Amino acid sequence: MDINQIQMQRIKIPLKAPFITSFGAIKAKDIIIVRVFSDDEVGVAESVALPFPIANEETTDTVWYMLETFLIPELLEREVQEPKDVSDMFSYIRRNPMAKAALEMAVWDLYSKQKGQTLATALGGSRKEIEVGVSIGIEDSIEALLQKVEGFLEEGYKKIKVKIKPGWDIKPLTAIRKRFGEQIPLMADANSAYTLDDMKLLKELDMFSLMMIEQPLAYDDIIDHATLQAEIATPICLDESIHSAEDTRKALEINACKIINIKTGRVGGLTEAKKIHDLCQEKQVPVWCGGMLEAGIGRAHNIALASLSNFTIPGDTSASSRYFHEDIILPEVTLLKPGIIEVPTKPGIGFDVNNELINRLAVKEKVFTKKKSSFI
Ligand code: OSB
Ligand code: MG
Repeated sequence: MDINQIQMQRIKIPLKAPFITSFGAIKAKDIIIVRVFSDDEVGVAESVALPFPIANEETTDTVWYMLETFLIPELLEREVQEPKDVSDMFSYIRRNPMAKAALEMAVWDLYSKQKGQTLATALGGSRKEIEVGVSIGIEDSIEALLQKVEGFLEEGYKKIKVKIKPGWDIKPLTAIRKRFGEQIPLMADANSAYTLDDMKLLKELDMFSLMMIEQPLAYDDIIDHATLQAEIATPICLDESIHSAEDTRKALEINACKIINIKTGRVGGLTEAKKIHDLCQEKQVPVWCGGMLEAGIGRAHNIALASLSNFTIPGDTSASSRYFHEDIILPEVTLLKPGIIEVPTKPGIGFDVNNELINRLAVKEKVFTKKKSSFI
């Protein structure tokens, strides 16, 4: 692929409103943009880590450190034929999936641009449009939550996901069902806020006919989730516990869940994301594409991934305007029709990068160049 230069650029982009979950509040997105250059093309990706290790163990700083110390220097020393090589190359490095993903996904973009294909096609996706939902944080009041749900339903979002935690579960879900009825596609995400001691309450959630409950128990657990899944009717969807196709295989083997949320960053990139997708397809387990409040570049990668055929449940990839006043891609992500995003048709991620905005938001930058062999 002739990668001869790699650039990291760190930007801070404010969210329209703080996003509150059971693990804390997120007010701005702190992003590392990675660009991989060959002579004629450039591939781009964004790191999805949060500034704090509250959802996952990585942070923007640990991603920067891993990229500059290990991942980028190693990639520049090696020959890469295809993105899978990057995934294989870094398999000896323990964890740090978001750092690996930021680089591997930029290579996927470059690879598809060099082939003149869309990223979706390069991944094997065939959907021209994807159905999307929206994730709603913990709100100050039930009325504020209901207003948000109403607005997103008006925009046609195909799945309403609400964050829950002990003390903010039965009440908001009851209020939503009461106001909007039994038919709206509703799910809850607990971000690991419960334990098996909460069994009585978790069983009560069955009365809301939720599409699923996402990661109710510990962030690193599958055993207790299997115990819980045997006791409740609501399908469990795993998010934080799944880092690989191997994790997925084990979780499915013990019936810890019935649905998987695939996040590119959490699983180390698109190669592993596709592996998880393929395994779930074979086992007839539906998947959907999760999010980490990505800005446009990450959103574009998610759209391409969600074009694969087993993404049968609407994902969290909402329009750019859900979180941002201004996005780092042009055009920004919009809904083509209610609850529908079009998979772009230009090569690679299919969106232009808004360099002007990125340069305005940039706080730090570093460029790495391939060392030329002294024999040439
Ligand atoms: O658990 O899915 C999650 C955001 C940050 C960290 C974890 C999660 C989330 C979301 C938002 O739910 C998904 C999105 O809209 O990008
Ligand atoms: Mg989640």
